[in-house]
Amino acid sequence: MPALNELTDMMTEDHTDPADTTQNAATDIDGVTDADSRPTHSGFVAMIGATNAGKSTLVNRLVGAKVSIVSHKVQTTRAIVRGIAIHDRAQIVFMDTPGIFKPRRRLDRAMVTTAWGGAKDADFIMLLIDSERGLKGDAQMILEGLKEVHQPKILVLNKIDQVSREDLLQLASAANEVVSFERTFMISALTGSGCDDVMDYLADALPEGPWYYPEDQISDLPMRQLAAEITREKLFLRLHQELPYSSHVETESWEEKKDGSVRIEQVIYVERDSQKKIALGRNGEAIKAISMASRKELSGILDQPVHLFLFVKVRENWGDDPERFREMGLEFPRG
Ligand SMILES: Nc1nc2c(ncn2[C@@H]2O[C@H](COP(=O)(O)OP(=O)(O)OP(=O)(O)O)[C@@H](O)[C@H]2O)c(=O)[nH]1
Ligand SMILES: [Mg+2]
Repeated sequence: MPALNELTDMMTEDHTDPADTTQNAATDIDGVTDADSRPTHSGFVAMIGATNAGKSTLVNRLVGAKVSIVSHKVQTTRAIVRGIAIHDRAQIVFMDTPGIFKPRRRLDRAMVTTAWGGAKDADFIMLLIDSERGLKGDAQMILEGLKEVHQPKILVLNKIDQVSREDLLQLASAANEVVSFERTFMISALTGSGCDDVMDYLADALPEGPWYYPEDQISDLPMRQLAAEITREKLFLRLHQELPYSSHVETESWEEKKDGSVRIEQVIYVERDSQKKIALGRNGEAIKAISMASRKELSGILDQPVHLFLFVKVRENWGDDPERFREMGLEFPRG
């Protein structure tokens, strides 16, 4: 366990090392710059934590683009999304996982199993804790579960913009008493504070080896699926109570037009007729607002005009339908 003064050192603000500007290029006698001859590193880092800890926000921050949707509500992420970042000579594949919590529904169980499964597949585990919540709620349970996981682990305390230094130090020591972490970082995924230190550490700590993905790939999510996720995000932001949890979005068609625009049709599945009414809203206000927000973001991501058509359909018990789980990239839990 790191000593408390080491933890205090880790709390210093972001710093960059101005001396190290030549690390990507080796210069020969003639002053000609050769390609870097140092070995490449690569590996998978599973981001796990309680729901709402900020995992998806951090993955997007580290990748430098939106690959995973974010909302202030719990249980936003449902399946593993891989976000790919390059830092120095390393390609770091972050596995954003659904938050771990005490599952009730079948979908909950699939999400939690997926999250732990993601941890088992990774080279490194990053436990993200919302510093404001500390070890209250599910974080303590996850720490206990991590004792059984054998890969190297790092602790990342997030949302430091919201808490005092003293609380952070206490939290860091309490968590390190349960699990022996290689390192502890204190960051804000929202502001970016401390994130460079995490990247420097991982780039060095991941095993040497060739990169897994082409250099310009930032996610493994097909565009159709990302588009469905973007709409689901807007739905999470706009609708409340059980509705976000009872709904699910699929992209049904994707048609590139001659004029350079794209026509996308998506279906929002809900479980009951009463939910359909809420999803549509009075005079279709809710669906219009969701559609507008999603279309705007999609045309930004795709860099082309988007015509988005949303349909709301009732599909009773979609939460017990294996086909829907497959569509979401989740294992269907039997029984
Ligand atoms: N103040 C503050 N808020 C943050 C920070 N990081 C994330 N958040 C907020 O925390 C909320 C949850 O963020 P997500 O990234 O969706 O959290 P998650 O861990 O992926 O949640 P699930 O997918 O539901 O498990 C959002 O409202 C974020 O804006 C941070 O560093 N500081
Ligand atoms: Mg998430």
